[in-house]
Amino acid sequence: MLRPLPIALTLATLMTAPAAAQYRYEPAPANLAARAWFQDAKFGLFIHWGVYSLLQDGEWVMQNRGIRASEYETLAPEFNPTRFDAAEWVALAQAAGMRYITITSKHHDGFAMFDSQVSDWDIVERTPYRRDVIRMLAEECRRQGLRLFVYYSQLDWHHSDYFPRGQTGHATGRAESGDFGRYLDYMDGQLRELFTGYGELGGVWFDGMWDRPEADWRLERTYRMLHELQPAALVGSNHHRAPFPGEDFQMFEQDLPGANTAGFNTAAVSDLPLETAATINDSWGYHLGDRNFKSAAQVIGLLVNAAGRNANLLLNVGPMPTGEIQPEFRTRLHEVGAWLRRNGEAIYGTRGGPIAPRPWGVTTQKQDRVYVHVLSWQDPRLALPALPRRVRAATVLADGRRVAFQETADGVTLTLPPRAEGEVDQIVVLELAR
Ligand code: FHN
Repeated sequence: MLRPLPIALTLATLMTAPAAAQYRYEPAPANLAARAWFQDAKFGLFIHWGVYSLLQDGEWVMQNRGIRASEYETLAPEFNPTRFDAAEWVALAQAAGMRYITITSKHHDGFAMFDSQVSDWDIVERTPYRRDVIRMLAEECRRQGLRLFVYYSQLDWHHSDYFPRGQTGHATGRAESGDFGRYLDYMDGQLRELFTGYGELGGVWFDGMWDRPEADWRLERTYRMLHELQPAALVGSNHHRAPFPGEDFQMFEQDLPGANTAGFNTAAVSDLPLETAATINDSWGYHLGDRNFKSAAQVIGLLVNAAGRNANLLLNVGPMPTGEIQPEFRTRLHEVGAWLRRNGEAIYGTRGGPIAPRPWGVTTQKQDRVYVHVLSWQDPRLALPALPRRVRAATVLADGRRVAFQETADGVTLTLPPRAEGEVDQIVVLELAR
């Protein structure tokens, strides 16, 4: 289940910007190209997976149940996901129409899902499985043509030098002392491993700075290192604040850009590429009891609404401890993929359209084509405001049928054909005059 974070958020918004605000960052040409690729890609798979999946109670189980670090460590010898198949996971993402994967290389429990040399608190050294799943996924993504991003938690409930503690991690039984600078060296060490040992990565998805919003996270040093090692890799951080220099994209959690139903998203929407991260049920990590699944239609609605707000959707699954992805997630991913195979033209490679989101839906645009996504509208006529150029033709994307329209100086009125049974998004393509 989602756990509340209002204190962290409130503090985060009150604190002054960390030192990175001074950093003058010029993204490399390869980085700008990667940003454009990212915006074209539109849809990614988020994966929250770690030893916590064994307890089937989400990725915050260590904090929520007050488990001491020494007790939590006993989970690792039980973690043996022999049914994990990187090729299957990547193929599933591919079938869903996703173009990239973002996986937890280390979540707040500090456990590395890769073969770290600066720690033995990792999958290769502590589990009977002994395999580096990040490496397997990186190789498989390359093989199947997807990009791999690594999620990395700056917050750490296991490392003794994560001190002073922040909002969380107080029941872990660690000594009340530690050297935060040494922790940051360790973190940079792990990030260096990821950025040098796994081929080209799509980027890094930081999380957890909100735990200690007042701390000096040495962002400039970390971001410089990452950009030097892989200039095309995108750096983003889920700190719930306006982006800092050195960041290449801005993410929103459980909300579309501009909305704040989850309580995290008070930051203004920036000009950077945008991404909304969302769960299919209410949990990021595997949660046996959480059956509050969104329908495929709801997920499609989210994807379309994100695209209409110029944002990607990063849709989460929390795999089981066996290494399998539960059927409820798989069926939804396949359904969204089937929809994208028919309608992907109005999503991939588009940007937010000329009409801002409306109660009836959104618009996306690619060159001379504006896609009107009618998500919720019962009447035959739909009045749009004036567009930047005259409309030459209007058709239904699904079958090419002509759509009658009337254009005046005030706008364009479409006469919509009857909607097909169960159609989530009726897409009308407007060809703009050159
Ligand atoms: O605490 C995490 C949570 O476990 C999950 O990883 C999400 C994903 O956006 N981010 C954090 C809370 O902001």
